[in-house]
Amino acid sequence: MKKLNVGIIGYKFMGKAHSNAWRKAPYFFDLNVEPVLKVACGRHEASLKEFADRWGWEEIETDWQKVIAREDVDIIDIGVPTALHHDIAIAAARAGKHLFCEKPMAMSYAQAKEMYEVAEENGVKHYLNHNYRRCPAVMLARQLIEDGKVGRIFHWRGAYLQSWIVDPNFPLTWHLQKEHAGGGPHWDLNSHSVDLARFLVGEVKSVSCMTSQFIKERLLPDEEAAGTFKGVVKGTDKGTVSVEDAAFMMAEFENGALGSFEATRFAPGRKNYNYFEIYGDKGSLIFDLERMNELKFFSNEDPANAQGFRTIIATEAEHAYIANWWPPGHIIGYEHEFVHGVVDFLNAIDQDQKIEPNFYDGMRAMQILEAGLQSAAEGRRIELG
Ligand code: SOE
Repeated sequence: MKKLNVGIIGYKFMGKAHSNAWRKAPYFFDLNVEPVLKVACGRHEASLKEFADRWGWEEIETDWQKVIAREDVDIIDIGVPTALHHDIAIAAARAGKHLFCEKPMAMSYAQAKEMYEVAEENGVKHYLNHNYRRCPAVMLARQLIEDGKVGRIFHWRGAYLQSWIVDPNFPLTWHLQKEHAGGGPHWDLNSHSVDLARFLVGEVKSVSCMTSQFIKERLLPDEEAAGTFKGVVKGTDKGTVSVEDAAFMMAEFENGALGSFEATRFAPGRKNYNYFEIYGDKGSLIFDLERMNELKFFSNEDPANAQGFRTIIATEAEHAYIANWWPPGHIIGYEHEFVHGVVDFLNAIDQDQKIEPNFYDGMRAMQILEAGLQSAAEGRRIELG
């Protein structure tokens, strides 16, 4: 079987999620190519070594340019803070490596556009990991829409709410610094919602947005813990929060539907609440990541005296990816979406086909998000070109 060597750059939260996916994909799915966990790359050698040993990465490297320069690496997996995505992706594409990249794609629409163009010019496969598309219940939503069960869509209502920085003593991790993250929850969380909305409803035509910042300064984080979600502070020095804390955006879709996108990290009780509702003339859909095996579906075509939202548990062999996991009702979780991404990415390389979402999708999401920030800054609605 053909082997493809993977070089992973970044080894914290996403490094772990991706390593698990590279490992599990060939256990559960029949693939024509085998991923080899070749080299893991990160800045702190001791913790990197521990990570590599735990997940079975063959080698470690502290300089990402050296990973890209290696002839024996076929795939570059990018799971570092957003500010590094552009340079790594461009260098890797020019070196002919296939790209498996975390979201949000880049710091700006201009960066994302260049990443897309260079990846295309160099003929490499590019995948942007908006993982929630690969949740079977979300795939079912898409199927029901394609089958005409929702009909003409009028509304998208998306909310991605978290609570992990409500405490004013939570430190200034990279997520809260524009130079590393590119943006706050509008980038981090609305990027997921925008991707889902494009996947399920269609392209966005114009946006209008408001942002807010609730805490302006925070204690500096402990350097090694800065890349994680642990609230470890270093001392008493403070730094400036340079991203928004919340963003509420309204959008008009090209098909005439109206949508709303709420993103915040200031919603106590909402740990990772990725939620959407879609309303059409034939029916409605509701998805809530905290109940990710379920999709709620209301059909206008049911007899009036039997109408109501039904809860479909998307764990039948007929649901996407499920036949490779467990018997019906044996639910799956967050990490499975990453496995599905790896499976589809490896198949795309093997069969020389496109995978979605790719850098084009990431670029379009960046364009929409950037227009949102422009709208918030200028206090007006922005039309997308
Ligand atoms: C942190 O806000 C985060 O981990 C995001 O970066 C992920 O993309 C999202 O899926 C969960 O929350």
